[in-house]
Amino acid sequence: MSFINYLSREINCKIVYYGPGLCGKTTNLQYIYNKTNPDAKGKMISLATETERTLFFDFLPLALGEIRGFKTRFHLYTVPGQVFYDASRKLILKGVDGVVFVADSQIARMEANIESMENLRTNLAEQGYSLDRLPYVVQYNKRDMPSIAPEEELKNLLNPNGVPDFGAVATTGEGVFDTLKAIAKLVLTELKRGSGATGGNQASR
Ligand SMILES: Nc1nc2c(ncn2[C@@H]2O[C@H](COP(=O)(O)OP(=O)(O)O)[C@@H](O)[C@H]2O)c(=O)[nH]1
Ligand SMILES: [Mg+2]
Repeated sequence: MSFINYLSREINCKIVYYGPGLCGKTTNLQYIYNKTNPDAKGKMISLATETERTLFFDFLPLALGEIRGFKTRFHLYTVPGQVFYDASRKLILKGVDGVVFVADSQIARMEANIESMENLRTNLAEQGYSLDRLPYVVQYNKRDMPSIAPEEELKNLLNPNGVPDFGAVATTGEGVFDTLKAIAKLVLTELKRGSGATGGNQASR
């Protein structure tokens, strides 16, 4: 799924931050953006509406080293969480190489978390992908809030496959880079295995 540009010797990987509205996806990307060296990043595009800070996506290319002489560039996207933006969520998932599912730890958001995870599975399946065959990690964000569910409970609900998972406070940056490193590592491992780098489905973006 990753896009290889032989001329510029670049491998482009697409990572999508998925999760319910207001769980902290944009905040994750903003923290990463602010802490990243200017030479290693492109422009961050964030669209704001009155009700939500991301209308379509945030786009954040990050250069993270080389594989066999190819520069790897990660493009980070977030999706809008609101139910009626399902079409944009589907679009953003096209050509995805890895997913970070950001959950909101607040007890009151449990149903929204579960619904968003189901929506992710449905939207991936529609494009012939499966979460069970895609690199993904889970982040339990907002660990600093009152009335949060224990991490064990969140694991049971949202991480039945036992993928790498992290507690986080995206506003202070806690867990943000651990999450990014984990998904980057999974995506690169998949690339090195060959299925992504040499496979047939090289989505052009
Ligand atoms: N207390 C707290 N607030 C957070 C955390 N992460 C995000 N927020 C706040 O939650 C709101 C929604 O965050 P945002 O990143 O826009 O959510 P998105 O809809 O998933 O992109 C904003 O006011 C953030 O400052 C966190 O870990 N702790
Ligand atoms: Mg957002």
